[in-house]
Amino acid sequence: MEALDAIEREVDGAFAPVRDEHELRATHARFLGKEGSLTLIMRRMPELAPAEKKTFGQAVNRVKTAVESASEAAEVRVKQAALARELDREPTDVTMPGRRPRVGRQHPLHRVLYDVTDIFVSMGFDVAEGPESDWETNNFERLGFPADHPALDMQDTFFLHNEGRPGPRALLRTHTSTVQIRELLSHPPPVMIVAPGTVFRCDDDATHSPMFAQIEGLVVDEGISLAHLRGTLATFAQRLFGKDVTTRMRGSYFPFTEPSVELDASCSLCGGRDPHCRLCKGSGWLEVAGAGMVDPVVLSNCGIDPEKYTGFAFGLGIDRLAMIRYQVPSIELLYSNDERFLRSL
Ligand code: FA5
Repeated sequence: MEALDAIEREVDGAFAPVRDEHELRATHARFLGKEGSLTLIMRRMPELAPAEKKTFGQAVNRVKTAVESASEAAEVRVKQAALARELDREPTDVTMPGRRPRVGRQHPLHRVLYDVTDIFVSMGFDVAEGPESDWETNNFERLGFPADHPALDMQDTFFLHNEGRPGPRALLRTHTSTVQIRELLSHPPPVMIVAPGTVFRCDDDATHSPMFAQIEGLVVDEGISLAHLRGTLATFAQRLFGKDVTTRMRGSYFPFTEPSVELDASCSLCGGRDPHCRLCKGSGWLEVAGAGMVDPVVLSNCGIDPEKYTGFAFGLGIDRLAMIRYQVPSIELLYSNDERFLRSL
Protein backbone atom coordinates (compact mmCIF):
# COMPACT_ATOMS: atom_id res chain seq x y z
CA MET A 1 0.00 0.00 0.00
CA GLU A 2 2.89 2.30 0.69
CA ALA A 3 4.32 1.67 -2.74
CA LEU A 4 0.90 2.48 -4.21
CA ASP A 5 0.71 5.74 -2.29
CA ALA A 6 4.16 6.64 -3.58
CA ILE A 7 3.05 6.01 -7.16
CA GLU A 8 -0.06 8.15 -6.65
CA ARG A 9 2.07 11.04 -5.41
CA GLU A 10 4.23 10.77 -8.53
CA VAL A 11 1.39 10.94 -11.09
CA ASP A 12 0.71 14.67 -11.43
CA GLY A 13 4.37 15.61 -11.37
CA ALA A 14 5.12 13.01 -14.06
CA PHE A 15 2.53 14.31 -16.57
CA ALA A 16 3.13 18.03 -15.90
CA PRO A 17 6.21 18.46 -18.15
CA VAL A 18 4.78 16.36 -21.05
CA ARG A 19 5.09 18.38 -24.31
CA ASP A 20 4.26 16.03 -27.17
CA GLU A 21 2.59 12.74 -28.01
CA HIS A 22 5.80 10.78 -27.77
CA GLU A 23 6.40 11.95 -24.19
CA LEU A 24 2.75 11.34 -23.41
CA ARG A 25 2.96 7.70 -24.51
CA ALA A 26 6.22 7.19 -22.60
CA THR A 27 4.84 8.67 -19.38
CA HIS A 28 1.66 6.62 -19.63
CA ALA A 29 3.78 3.49 -20.14
CA ARG A 30 5.89 4.39 -17.09
CA PHE A 31 2.80 3.61 -14.99
CA LEU A 32 0.65 1.29 -17.06
CA GLY A 33 2.94 -0.19 -19.74
CA LYS A 34 4.09 -3.83 -19.59
CA GLU A 35 6.83 -2.96 -17.11
CA GLY A 36 5.00 0.05 -15.64
CA SER A 37 5.15 0.58 -11.86
CA LEU A 38 1.42 0.11 -11.40
CA THR A 39 1.35 -2.97 -13.65
CA LEU A 40 4.12 -4.60 -11.65
CA ILE A 41 2.31 -3.97 -8.38
CA MET A 42 -0.95 -5.37 -9.75
CA ARG A 43 0.88 -8.55 -10.75
CA ARG A 44 1.58 -9.20 -7.07
CA MET A 45 -2.12 -9.37 -6.25
CA PRO A 46 -2.19 -13.23 -6.07
CA GLU A 47 0.36 -13.13 -3.21
CA LEU A 48 -2.19 -11.39 -0.94
CA ALA A 49 -4.56 -12.99 1.50
CA PRO A 50 -8.20 -12.93 0.32
CA ALA A 51 -9.17 -10.38 2.98
CA GLU A 52 -6.48 -7.92 1.82
CA LYS A 53 -7.30 -8.28 -1.84
CA LYS A 54 -10.43 -6.09 -1.73
CA THR A 55 -8.80 -3.07 -0.07
CA PHE A 56 -5.76 -3.42 -2.27
CA GLY A 57 -7.87 -3.76 -5.44
CA GLN A 58 -9.79 -0.57 -4.60
CA ALA A 59 -6.55 1.31 -3.97
CA VAL A 60 -5.09 0.10 -7.27
CA ASN A 61 -8.21 1.25 -9.13
CA ARG A 62 -8.00 4.68 -7.51
CA VAL A 63 -4.40 5.12 -8.62
CA LYS A 64 -5.17 3.77 -12.10
CA THR A 65 -7.99 6.32 -12.49
CA ALA A 66 -5.62 9.06 -11.35
CA VAL A 67 -3.09 8.00 -14.05
CA GLU A 68 -5.74 7.88 -16.80
CA SER A 69 -7.23 11.29 -15.98
CA ALA A 70 -3.81 12.94 -15.71
CA SER A 71 -2.94 11.36 -19.06
CA GLU A 72 -6.17 12.61 -20.72
CA ALA A 73 -5.65 16.13 -19.37
CA ALA A 74 -2.09 16.10 -20.71
CA GLU A 75 -3.34 14.88 -24.11
CA VAL A 76 -5.77 17.81 -24.41
CA ARG A 77 -2.94 20.19 -23.51
CA VAL A 78 -0.57 18.63 -26.05
CA LYS A 79 -3.15 18.84 -28.88
CA GLN A 80 -4.05 22.44 -28.12
CA ALA A 81 -0.39 23.38 -28.08
CA ALA A 82 0.16 21.65 -31.47
CA LEU A 83 -2.79 23.54 -32.99
CA ALA A 84 -1.55 26.84 -31.60
CA ARG A 85 1.92 26.16 -33.08
CA GLU A 86 0.38 25.42 -36.49
CA LEU A 87 -1.75 28.56 -36.42
CA ASP A 88 1.36 30.55 -35.55
CA ARG A 89 3.14 29.06 -38.55
CA GLU A 90 0.24 29.69 -41.00
CA PRO A 91 -1.90 32.48 -39.62
CA THR A 92 -5.54 32.36 -40.76
CA ASP A 93 -6.68 35.38 -42.71
CA VAL A 94 -10.29 35.69 -41.61
CA THR A 95 -10.90 38.38 -44.23
CA MET A 96 -10.30 35.92 -47.13
CA PRO A 97 -13.42 35.25 -49.23
CA GLY A 98 -15.04 31.85 -48.53
CA ARG A 99 -15.13 28.99 -51.00
CA ARG A 100 -18.53 28.98 -52.71
CA PRO A 101 -19.97 25.44 -52.88
CA ARG A 102 -20.46 24.42 -56.53
CA VAL A 103 -24.11 23.71 -57.33
CA GLY A 104 -24.88 21.32 -60.20
CA ARG A 105 -27.62 21.84 -62.76
CA GLN A 106 -29.50 19.95 -65.42
CA HIS A 107 -27.56 18.51 -68.33
CA PRO A 108 -28.37 20.39 -71.60
CA LEU A 109 -29.86 17.21 -73.10
CA HIS A 110 -32.27 16.90 -70.19
CA ARG A 111 -33.18 20.57 -70.40
CA VAL A 112 -34.14 20.16 -74.07
CA LEU A 113 -35.91 16.86 -73.42
CA TYR A 114 -38.03 18.37 -70.62
CA ASP A 115 -38.81 21.53 -72.63
CA VAL A 116 -39.88 19.49 -75.67
CA THR A 117 -42.00 17.14 -73.54
CA ASP A 118 -43.63 20.14 -71.79
CA ILE A 119 -44.62 21.66 -75.13
CA PHE A 120 -46.41 18.48 -76.21
CA VAL A 121 -48.02 17.97 -72.79
CA SER A 122 -49.40 21.53 -73.01
CA MET A 123 -50.95 20.53 -76.35
CA GLY A 124 -52.78 17.61 -74.69
CA PHE A 125 -50.38 14.69 -75.22
CA ASP A 126 -49.86 12.03 -72.53
CA VAL A 127 -46.34 10.80 -71.77
CA ALA A 128 -45.69 7.07 -72.39
CA GLU A 129 -42.56 5.02 -71.77
CA GLY A 130 -41.07 1.80 -73.09
CA PRO A 131 -38.02 -0.32 -72.20
CA GLU A 132 -34.59 0.38 -73.71
CA SER A 133 -34.18 -3.28 -74.63
CA ASP A 134 -37.05 -4.72 -76.61
CA TRP A 135 -37.98 -7.51 -79.00
CA GLU A 136 -37.06 -7.33 -82.66
CA THR A 137 -40.77 -7.68 -83.45
CA ASN A 138 -41.62 -4.39 -81.68
CA ASN A 139 -38.61 -2.57 -83.11
CA PHE A 140 -38.97 -3.78 -86.73
CA GLU A 141 -41.54 -6.38 -87.81
CA ARG A 142 -44.76 -4.90 -86.44
CA LEU A 143 -43.57 -1.51 -87.74
CA GLY A 144 -43.61 -2.94 -91.25
CA PHE A 145 -39.90 -3.72 -91.70
CA PRO A 146 -39.96 -7.06 -93.56
CA ALA A 147 -37.20 -9.52 -92.49
CA ASP A 148 -34.01 -8.93 -94.48
CA HIS A 149 -35.46 -5.74 -96.01
CA PRO A 150 -32.82 -3.13 -96.98
CA ALA A 151 -34.61 -0.59 -94.74
CA LEU A 152 -33.10 -2.47 -91.76
CA ASP A 153 -29.69 -1.11 -92.83
CA MET A 154 -30.92 2.41 -92.00
CA GLN A 155 -30.63 1.49 -88.31
CA ASP A 156 -27.47 -0.49 -87.57
CA THR A 157 -28.56 -2.51 -84.55
CA PHE A 158 -27.05 -3.81 -81.29
CA PHE A 159 -28.62 -7.25 -80.85
CA LEU A 160 -28.59 -8.80 -77.39
CA HIS A 161 -28.63 -12.63 -77.21
CA ASN A 162 -29.38 -14.26 -80.49
CA GLU A 163 -27.11 -16.10 -82.88
CA GLY A 164 -28.24 -19.69 -83.19
CA ARG A 165 -30.88 -19.45 -80.47
CA PRO A 166 -34.49 -20.21 -81.27
CA GLY A 167 -37.24 -17.77 -80.32
CA PRO A 168 -37.57 -14.00 -80.60
CA ARG A 169 -34.43 -11.85 -80.75
CA ALA A 170 -33.86 -9.06 -78.22
CA LEU A 171 -32.08 -5.82 -79.08
CA LEU A 172 -31.33 -2.33 -77.79
CA ARG A 173 -34.13 -0.32 -79.37
CA THR A 174 -32.93 1.70 -82.36
CA HIS A 175 -35.76 4.22 -82.08
CA THR A 176 -38.61 5.17 -79.78
CA SER A 177 -41.10 3.92 -82.42
CA THR A 178 -41.24 0.67 -80.36
CA VAL A 179 -43.50 2.61 -78.00
CA GLN A 180 -46.01 3.12 -80.85
CA ILE A 181 -46.45 -0.66 -80.98
CA ARG A 182 -46.57 -1.13 -77.20
CA GLU A 183 -49.14 1.67 -76.91
CA LEU A 184 -51.37 0.46 -79.75
CA LEU A 185 -51.31 -3.12 -78.43
CA SER A 186 -52.33 -2.02 -74.94
CA HIS A 187 -54.71 0.93 -75.53
CA PRO A 188 -57.61 1.17 -77.93
CA PRO A 189 -57.82 4.51 -79.85
CA PRO A 190 -58.05 7.42 -79.30
CA VAL A 191 -54.31 7.52 -78.57
CA MET A 192 -52.32 10.74 -78.18
CA ILE A 193 -48.89 10.19 -76.65
CA VAL A 194 -45.30 11.33 -76.71
CA ALA A 195 -42.58 8.88 -75.67
CA PRO A 196 -39.18 10.33 -74.76
CA GLY A 197 -36.25 7.96 -74.26
CA THR A 198 -32.78 6.67 -75.00
CA VAL A 199 -32.06 4.70 -78.17
CA PHE A 200 -28.98 2.93 -79.56
CA ARG A 201 -27.36 2.45 -82.95
CA CYS A 202 -23.97 1.34 -84.18
CA ASP A 203 -23.23 4.91 -85.31
CA ASP A 204 -20.36 7.25 -84.42
CA ASP A 205 -19.35 10.59 -85.98
CA ALA A 206 -19.67 14.36 -85.40
CA THR A 207 -23.48 14.28 -85.58
CA HIS A 208 -24.13 10.60 -84.67
CA SER A 209 -23.66 8.94 -81.30
CA PRO A 210 -24.16 5.20 -80.49
CA MET A 211 -26.49 6.28 -77.68
CA PHE A 212 -28.84 9.19 -78.21
CA ALA A 213 -32.29 10.46 -77.27
CA GLN A 214 -35.49 10.66 -79.26
CA ILE A 215 -39.05 11.67 -78.56
CA GLU A 216 -41.79 9.85 -80.40
CA GLY A 217 -45.25 11.25 -81.04
CA LEU A 218 -48.33 9.17 -81.93
CA VAL A 219 -51.92 10.23 -82.53
CA VAL A 220 -54.53 7.68 -83.65
CA ASP A 221 -58.24 8.44 -83.88
CA GLU A 222 -61.05 8.68 -86.42
CA GLY A 223 -60.47 11.34 -89.07
CA ILE A 224 -56.82 12.19 -88.35
CA SER A 225 -55.10 13.68 -91.42
CA LEU A 226 -51.73 15.00 -92.60
CA ALA A 227 -53.04 18.52 -91.82
CA HIS A 228 -53.16 17.60 -88.11
CA LEU A 229 -49.54 16.42 -88.30
CA ARG A 230 -48.46 19.62 -90.04
CA GLY A 231 -50.29 21.86 -87.56
CA THR A 232 -48.93 19.99 -84.54
CA LEU A 233 -45.31 20.13 -85.67
CA ALA A 234 -45.54 23.75 -86.89
CA THR A 235 -46.90 24.79 -83.48
CA PHE A 236 -44.18 22.77 -81.76
CA ALA A 237 -41.41 24.38 -83.84
CA GLN A 238 -42.68 27.88 -83.07
CA ARG A 239 -42.87 27.16 -79.35
CA LEU A 240 -39.36 25.71 -79.28
CA PHE A 241 -37.53 28.06 -81.66
CA GLY A 242 -39.67 31.23 -81.65
CA LYS A 243 -42.80 32.66 -83.32
CA ASP A 244 -41.04 33.73 -86.51
CA VAL A 245 -40.02 30.20 -87.41
CA THR A 246 -41.76 28.61 -90.40
CA THR A 247 -41.81 24.90 -91.31
CA ARG A 248 -41.76 22.85 -94.49
CA MET A 249 -42.33 19.18 -95.26
CA ARG A 250 -40.28 17.12 -97.67
CA GLY A 251 -41.19 13.66 -98.95
CA SER A 252 -39.24 10.85 -97.26
CA TYR A 253 -39.43 7.14 -96.51
CA PHE A 254 -40.07 5.13 -93.35
CA PRO A 255 -41.49 1.58 -93.49
CA PHE A 256 -44.10 2.43 -90.82
CA THR A 257 -45.55 5.65 -92.29
CA GLU A 258 -47.27 6.33 -95.61
CA PRO A 259 -46.82 9.01 -96.79
CA SER A 260 -43.57 9.77 -94.95
CA VAL A 261 -42.07 13.24 -94.53
CA GLU A 262 -39.11 15.06 -93.03
CA LEU A 263 -40.00 18.26 -91.25
CA ASP A 264 -37.62 21.22 -91.56
CA ALA A 265 -37.82 24.46 -89.55
CA SER A 266 -36.52 27.75 -90.94
CA CYS A 267 -33.15 28.64 -89.41
CA SER A 268 -33.71 30.26 -86.02
CA LEU A 269 -30.32 32.00 -86.18
CA CYS A 270 -30.26 33.69 -89.63
CA GLY A 271 -33.83 33.20 -90.86
CA GLY A 272 -32.38 32.06 -94.19
CA ARG A 273 -30.67 35.40 -94.83
CA ASP A 274 -27.03 34.45 -94.16
CA PRO A 275 -25.38 32.28 -96.84
CA HIS A 276 -22.50 31.58 -94.38
CA CYS A 277 -24.71 30.78 -91.34
CA ARG A 278 -22.89 28.29 -89.06
CA LEU A 279 -26.18 26.75 -87.94
CA CYS A 280 -27.99 26.03 -91.24
CA LYS A 281 -24.82 26.16 -93.37
CA GLY A 282 -26.58 28.66 -95.61
CA SER A 283 -29.49 26.39 -96.58
CA GLY A 284 -31.97 28.36 -94.44
CA TRP A 285 -33.52 25.14 -93.05
CA LEU A 286 -32.87 22.81 -90.10
CA GLU A 287 -33.96 19.16 -90.15
CA VAL A 288 -36.18 18.60 -87.13
CA ALA A 289 -38.23 15.40 -87.39
CA GLY A 290 -39.05 12.26 -89.33
CA ALA A 291 -42.82 11.83 -89.53
CA GLY A 292 -45.80 10.57 -91.51
CA MET A 293 -49.24 9.02 -91.48
CA VAL A 294 -49.26 5.70 -89.59
CA ASP A 295 -49.13 2.93 -92.21
CA PRO A 296 -52.38 0.89 -92.16
CA VAL A 297 -50.20 -2.24 -91.85
CA VAL A 298 -48.98 -1.04 -88.43
CA LEU A 299 -52.58 -0.54 -87.25
CA SER A 300 -53.58 -4.03 -88.49
CA ASN A 301 -50.49 -5.57 -86.82
CA CYS A 302 -51.78 -4.16 -83.54
CA GLY A 303 -55.37 -5.31 -84.02
CA ILE A 304 -56.76 -1.86 -84.92
CA ASP A 305 -59.16 -1.44 -87.84
CA PRO A 306 -57.40 0.76 -90.45
CA GLU A 307 -60.72 1.39 -92.22
CA LYS A 308 -62.01 3.14 -89.12
CA TYR A 309 -58.89 4.73 -87.66
CA THR A 310 -56.05 6.82 -89.08
CA GLY A 311 -53.12 8.44 -87.33
CA PHE A 312 -49.86 10.31 -87.56
CA ALA A 313 -46.49 9.74 -85.93
CA PHE A 314 -43.25 11.64 -85.65
CA GLY A 315 -39.77 11.13 -84.19
CA LEU A 316 -37.51 13.97 -83.04
CA GLY A 317 -33.79 13.62 -82.31
CA ILE A 318 -33.25 15.38 -78.99
CA ASP A 319 -29.47 15.57 -79.45
CA ARG A 320 -29.89 17.42 -82.74
CA LEU A 321 -32.30 19.87 -81.12
CA ALA A 322 -29.77 20.45 -78.30
CA MET A 323 -27.00 20.96 -80.86
CA ILE A 324 -29.16 23.52 -82.68
CA ARG A 325 -30.22 25.30 -79.51
CA TYR A 326 -26.75 25.51 -77.94
CA GLN A 327 -24.76 25.54 -81.21
CA VAL A 328 -22.73 22.49 -80.24
CA PRO A 329 -20.30 21.54 -83.03
CA SER A 330 -19.88 17.83 -82.10
CA ILE A 331 -22.40 15.45 -80.51
CA GLU A 332 -19.58 13.80 -78.51
CA LEU A 333 -19.42 16.93 -76.32
CA LEU A 334 -22.91 16.13 -75.04
CA TYR A 335 -21.70 12.78 -73.69
CA SER A 336 -18.11 13.36 -72.56
CA ASN A 337 -19.21 15.20 -69.39
CA ASP A 338 -16.46 17.80 -69.54
CA GLU A 339 -17.54 20.21 -66.82
CA ARG A 340 -15.92 23.21 -68.54
CA PHE A 341 -18.13 22.62 -71.59
CA LEU A 342 -21.29 21.89 -69.59
CA ARG A 343 -20.84 25.01 -67.44
CA SER A 344 -20.48 27.15 -70.58
CA LEU A 345 -24.03 26.36 -71.80
C1 FA5 B 1 -36.42 7.33 -86.93
O1 FA5 B 1 -35.75 6.89 -85.98
C2 FA5 B 1 -37.90 7.14 -87.00
N1 FA5 B 1 -38.30 6.20 -85.98
C3 FA5 B 1 -38.57 8.50 -86.82
C4 FA5 B 1 -40.03 8.45 -87.14
C5 FA5 B 1 -40.94 8.27 -86.12
C6 FA5 B 1 -40.48 8.58 -88.44
C7 FA5 B 1 -42.31 8.23 -86.39
C8 FA5 B 1 -41.82 8.52 -88.73
C9 FA5 B 1 -42.72 8.37 -87.72
P1 FA5 B 1 -34.42 8.48 -88.10
O2 FA5 B 1 -33.56 7.27 -88.24
O3 FA5 B 1 -34.33 9.47 -89.21
O4 FA5 B 1 -35.91 8.10 -87.92
O5 FA5 B 1 -34.03 9.21 -86.74
C10 FA5 B 1 -34.79 10.30 -86.26
C11 FA5 B 1 -33.86 11.37 -85.69
O6 FA5 B 1 -32.99 10.81 -84.72
C12 FA5 B 1 -32.92 11.98 -86.75
O7 FA5 B 1 -33.57 13.03 -87.42
C13 FA5 B 1 -31.80 12.49 -85.90
O8 FA5 B 1 -32.14 13.74 -85.33
C14 FA5 B 1 -31.75 11.49 -84.77
N2 FA5 B 1 -30.67 10.51 -84.95
C15 FA5 B 1 -30.63 9.41 -85.74
N3 FA5 B 1 -29.48 8.73 -85.57
C16 FA5 B 1 -28.77 9.42 -84.64
C17 FA5 B 1 -27.50 9.22 -84.00
N4 FA5 B 1 -26.75 8.16 -84.25
N5 FA5 B 1 -27.10 10.14 -83.10
C18 FA5 B 1 -27.87 11.20 -82.78
N6 FA5 B 1 -29.08 11.44 -83.33
C19 FA5 B 1 -29.52 10.55 -84.24
